Amino acid sequence: PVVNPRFSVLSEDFAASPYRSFAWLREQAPVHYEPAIDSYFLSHYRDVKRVLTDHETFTTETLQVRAEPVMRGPVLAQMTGAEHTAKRKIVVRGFTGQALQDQIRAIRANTAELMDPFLPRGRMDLVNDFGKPLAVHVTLDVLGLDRKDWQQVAAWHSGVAEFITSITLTPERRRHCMDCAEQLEAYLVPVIEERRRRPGEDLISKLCTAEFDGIAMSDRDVTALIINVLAAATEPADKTLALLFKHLIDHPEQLAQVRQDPNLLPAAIAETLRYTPPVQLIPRQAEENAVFAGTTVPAGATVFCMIGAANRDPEAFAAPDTFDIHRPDLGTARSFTAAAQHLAFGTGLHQCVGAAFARAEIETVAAMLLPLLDQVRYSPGFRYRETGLYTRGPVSLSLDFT
Ligand code: 2IO
Repeated sequence: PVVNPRFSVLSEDFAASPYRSFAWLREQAPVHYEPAIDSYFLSHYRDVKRVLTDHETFTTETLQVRAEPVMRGPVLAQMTGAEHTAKRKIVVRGFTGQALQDQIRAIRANTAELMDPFLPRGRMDLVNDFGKPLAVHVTLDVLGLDRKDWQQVAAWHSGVAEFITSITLTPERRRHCMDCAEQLEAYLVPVIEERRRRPGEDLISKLCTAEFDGIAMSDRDVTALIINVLAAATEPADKTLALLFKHLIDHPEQLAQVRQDPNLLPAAIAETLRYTPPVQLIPRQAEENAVFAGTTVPAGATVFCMIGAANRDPEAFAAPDTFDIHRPDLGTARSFTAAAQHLAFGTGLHQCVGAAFARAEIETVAAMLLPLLDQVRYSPGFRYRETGLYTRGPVSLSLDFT
């Protein structure tokens, strides 16, 4: 493979501002090889789409080392065939109908409770004061876990998330992440036992008792799915919310339009997901040699789909570096479905199973916050900074409002 001496995904420059490099990558290095981690990075919309939909050539095998150790079992994305279809249906059911209605009630209650102390102050950090605790509280409610354990669960979760979202991990950090995962598993085992005996209305109970085409979930499946849901519902949630508000504050005319017509909120959310997807990388394994525009990715290689770069490919979106909630190529109505234009939820068989829940959460929270955060603006002296290569979002978002 050709090693580029002038660019690395692992450089400080890229970490500080990946969006600056995406056009160059697409044009000059659409199949970028990263020797330190022996992986290929794809940045074209059409190449990413191909990898995520050609399930024969590109598999999720890589999750066996990238996720399974901390998930304490195989996750949905690793499964194939009838098993995958059945277990995915079980999870879909856990996030639709009455279940989703109950989840929306939990989202509303948690939003109101967490906002309350900040309203008289007129200042809050949307990431650390609100978004992060909200994401954990809501997820615990969905799973039917005790909210008083939230700090402990949040600490274990960050170890799990660090493991999945790290490009490189020192042996010490790896040990820490594994410790978190093992303690989380030990906390969950008796809960699963209890829910099997006396199921309630929560998602864990549903995973324990549901059956589809005669296929049910083992204890290991349930454990892995709970940890998966915990990570997937927590890690990107505060980032999406903070990015939405950042973009609206940076584009006051669009903020005014959304305030005036809340029906524009779904478009603002869809455009946020396109412009700055919180999940920037999706890994796959090439099962055979695959050629992209003349460059061969060898069988067995790890391939990273660069979602942020694909979402700004001019072949897919006009004026891709402009944040525009009115763009005609956004496809807002389909933005949380399999027909989505942007790739923030991936695409293909393993497209995010929680997209409908994510939509309910961000729409509910944003609709509640907009009227509360009147005259919203950055706090004096606030300096915007983002972090993360795999999942990426604001470090903080300090806001003043009246
Ligand atoms: C372990 C990055 C938190 C998911 C993976 C199979 C997780 C899977 C994702 C997202 C967000 C995580 N991958 N959600 O990219 O469930």
